[in-house]
Amino acid sequence: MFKNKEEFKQIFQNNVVSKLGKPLDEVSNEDVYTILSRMLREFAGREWAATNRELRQDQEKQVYYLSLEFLIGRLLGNNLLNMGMLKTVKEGLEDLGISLGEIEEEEADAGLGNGGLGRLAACFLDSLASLGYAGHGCGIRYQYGLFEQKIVDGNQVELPDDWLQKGFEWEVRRADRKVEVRFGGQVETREEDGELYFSTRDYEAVWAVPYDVPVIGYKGSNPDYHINTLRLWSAEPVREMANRNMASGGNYYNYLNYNRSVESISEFLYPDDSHYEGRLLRLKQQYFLCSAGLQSILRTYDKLNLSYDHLPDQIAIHINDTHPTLVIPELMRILMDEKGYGWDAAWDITCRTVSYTNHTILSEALERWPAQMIRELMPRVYMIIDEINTRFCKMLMDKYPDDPDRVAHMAIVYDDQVKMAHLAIAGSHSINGVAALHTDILKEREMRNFYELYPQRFNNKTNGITHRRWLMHANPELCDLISDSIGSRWITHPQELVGILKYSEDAAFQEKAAAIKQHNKQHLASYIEQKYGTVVNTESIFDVQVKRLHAYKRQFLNILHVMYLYNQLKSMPSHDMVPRTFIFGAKAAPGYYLAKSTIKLINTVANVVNNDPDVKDKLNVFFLENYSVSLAEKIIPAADVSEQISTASKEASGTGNMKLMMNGALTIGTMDGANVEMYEMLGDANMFMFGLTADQVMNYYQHGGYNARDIYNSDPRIKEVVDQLVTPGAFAQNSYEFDSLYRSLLDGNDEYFMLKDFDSYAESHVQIEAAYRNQKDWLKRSIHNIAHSGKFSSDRTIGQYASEIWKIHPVNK
Ligand code: 26V
Repeated sequence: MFKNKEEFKQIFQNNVVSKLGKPLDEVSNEDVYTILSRMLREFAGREWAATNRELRQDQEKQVYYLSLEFLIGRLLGNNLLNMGMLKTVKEGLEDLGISLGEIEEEEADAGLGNGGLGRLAACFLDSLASLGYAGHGCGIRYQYGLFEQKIVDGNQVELPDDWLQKGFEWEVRRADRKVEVRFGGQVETREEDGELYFSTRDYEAVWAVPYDVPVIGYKGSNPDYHINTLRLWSAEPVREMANRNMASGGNYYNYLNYNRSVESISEFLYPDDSHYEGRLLRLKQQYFLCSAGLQSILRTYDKLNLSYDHLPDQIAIHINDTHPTLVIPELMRILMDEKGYGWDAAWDITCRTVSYTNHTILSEALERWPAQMIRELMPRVYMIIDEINTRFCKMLMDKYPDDPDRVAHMAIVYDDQVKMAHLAIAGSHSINGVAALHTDILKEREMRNFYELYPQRFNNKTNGITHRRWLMHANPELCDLISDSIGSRWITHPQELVGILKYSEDAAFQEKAAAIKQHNKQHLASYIEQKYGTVVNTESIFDVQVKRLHAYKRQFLNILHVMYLYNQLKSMPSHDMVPRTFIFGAKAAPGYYLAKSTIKLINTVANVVNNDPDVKDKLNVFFLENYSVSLAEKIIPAADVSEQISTASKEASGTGNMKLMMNGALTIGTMDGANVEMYEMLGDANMFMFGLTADQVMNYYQHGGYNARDIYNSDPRIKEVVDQLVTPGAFAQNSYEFDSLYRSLLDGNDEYFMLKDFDSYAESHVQIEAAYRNQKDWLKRSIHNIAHSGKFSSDRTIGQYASEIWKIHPVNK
C-alpha cells in the first residue's frame, strides 16, 4: 500500500483532500479515524479477495466457528499491527502532528459479547488468520452490543451501546448473499414409494443479511496476507411476507408488527451470562444464526460439486458452548429433507462435521429449552430432535438395561425440556473443556455418564489469548524490550518467550522492565485522574481484579479483605504497609441483584477509604466504570498483582489470568481453571496460591460439613468486616443496603466459601507485600511470569484445535 513513512503521509494527505475537501489542519480526530480505517479496509479488500480465491482453488478444509458472541473490541490498532504498518503509520501521523493513540480512541468497541466466551472467540479468529488457517467466524450483528455501564451514586446503571451510530468502517454488507430463515408453520408429511417426505407451510420468513468483516492475520515476514472472514448476520423483513399478509386480508398493524418482530432478532445481545432464561427471542437468535450460517456454509460447499458424503472432509463446524447447538438438527434436516439422505447416513455426516466446547459447569447457566417453545418456533427441527432423543435413549436402554436412572439422566428430551448440552454431546465427534482441571471435572463428575459412553470424544483444549493484541499492541514498550533482548522470533513462536528467563536477574533488563511497568502505571493513573479527578499513587502496588461480576468470582472476598486492611490501618496508624491501590472493573448482569450490590459495596468502600486522610497514602480503591476490551488494554499492562480468586472448581479456565501474567503481573489465586496450569510452570516462587482445592469444595457440596457461622464467630477480623456490612456509619449509610450480601454469608452459609478462604487469602496478601518490598526479587518473579506466558498464546490453543479436532492445515505455509 505504501513503502515507507513519506509515501504514507502523501497518500494519507491526498485522501484527506479528496475525501473530505478540507485542509489537514481542519480535520478532526474523527475525520482522521475515518480516512485511515477506509484506506486500510480498501487495501485489505484486495488481499481479502486474493485469500478467498486461493481458498477456493486449493479446496482446503474450512472451519466455521459458530458463536453467539464475538467480543472483538477496536480494530484499527490491531489491523495496523497485523498488516505490519503500525510503526510507519504512527510515526507518519506524528510528523503531521497527529497522535495515533488519540485516533484509536475514536473507534467504538465492537462489544458483541459478554465476557470470556466472546473474547475467546475473538482471540481465536486472530490466531486462525495469523497462523494461516482457513477458519471463519459466524455470528450475529447485534445493533446494540453489551450495555454501557455508568456508575451513579455507586450503583450500576445500564445504557444502550449504540456502537453502530457512526457506522462500522470494517464491515461490508453483502446483500447478494442474503438467505431466508423460516420460523413456525405446520409440517406436512407425504408418503411416496414407501418414503416419507416433509415440508413446512405457513411459516414466517425473514432475511438474514451478512455483513463481512475481514480478519487480518499477522503478516510478519510472509509474502502474502492471510485474511479470513467474520460473517455477522442481520435480520431484515421479507417484503413478500408483508405483501402476502396484506393480500390475505392482514392489516397495516400486522405488517408493522411483523417488521418490528423481525428486526428485534438481531437487535441486542443478551447481557446475562450467569443465569439461563428460556426467552423466546434468544431461541430465535440461536436458530437464526444456525440456519443462516449453515446455508452459507453449504452454498460455499456446493461450489466444490462434491457429494455430501465428503462434507466432514471439507468442512468443520465448531459450536462455542451450546448456544449454536441447533446446527445439529438443522444439518440433519437439510441432509434428509433437501439432499435426500436417510437417517443413518445424515447422522453420521452430522456427527463427523460438528464439534463442541463446554465453557461452564455452573448448572444455572446450562441451557434447557422448553420442548413446546422449540416445537412452535421450528416444528420440523423439533421433530428431528425428538427422533434423535428416541434413538439415543433406545441405544442407552440396550446398553444399560438395568439402569433406567442413568438413561433418564442422559436423555436429551426429559420432562418436556431439551437439554442442549446432551444434544451437543450426542451430535458431535469432539467435546472439549477449556482447561485441564475443567476437563477433568467434566469427565469425572458433571458429564461422567457421557464420558463413560464416549470416552474418545472428550478432550482438553486449554484456553489462550492472542499475544498480538494483549502484549504487542497493549504493551508496545515491553514488546520492544523483549525483542531487543532475544530477537523477534518469539512473535511467531510465543513459547520462545522463555528466552527472557536468562535475563530474569539481569540488572539492566530488570531496570528497563521496571521502568516500563512504571510508565504503564502512570498512563493508567492519568486516565483515572482525568476521568474521576482523583490522584493515584503510582508508587503503590496496583492490585487488579477485572472480569464480569459473579458471586463465584468473589469480588466480594476481595473487597471484604480491603475493609479488613482499612480497619487494620485505622486501629494501628503506625502500621507499616506497602501502599496499595485496588482496582476493579466489572459489569453485572442487569437483573443480578447480589452482583449489583457488590458493585455498590466496592464503590461505598472506595468512597470511605479514598476520602480518609488517615489512610490516604496507603490504601486506595477504584472501581473503573464500563470495563470493556479497550479499557482492559489500558489496565492490564499497568497491573502488579492479578486477582484470580474464584471458588475452586467454578471458573472453567479464565483468560484474564493469562493476559495479566503475560504483562508481568503476579497472580494471587486459587487452584482453579487455568491457574492450575500457570502454577505448574511457575510454582510457589512466582505465584501466590491460597484457599480450598476443587476437590475440597466439591466434597463440601456433596457431604456438607461447612459452617460459615463458626468462622464468623471465631475470627474477630472476619466478624468485624461482616458486621460492618450492616452497621450504619461504618461503610454503609444504613443497615439494609448490604443486607443481602450479609445474609448470603450467614443465612445462606456462604455458598462460595469466602469466609473459609479469607484467612489464607489475607495471608497471601501479607506475602505479596513482603515480596514487593524486595524489588529485585519481585522483578525476577515478574519476568518469570512473562517468560512462561507463551503457553497461553491462543496460537498454541488453535494449533491444537486444528490438528486434534478440526484436522486442518495452514494454507500455503
Ligand atoms: C450463558 C448465557 C446464558 C444465556 C444468555 C447469554 C449467555 C451468554 C453466555 C453464557 C455462557 C457463559 C459461559 C462462559 O462465559 N464461560 C467462560 O468461558 C471462558 C472461555 O472459555 C472461560 O475462560 C471462563 O472461565 C468461563 O466462565
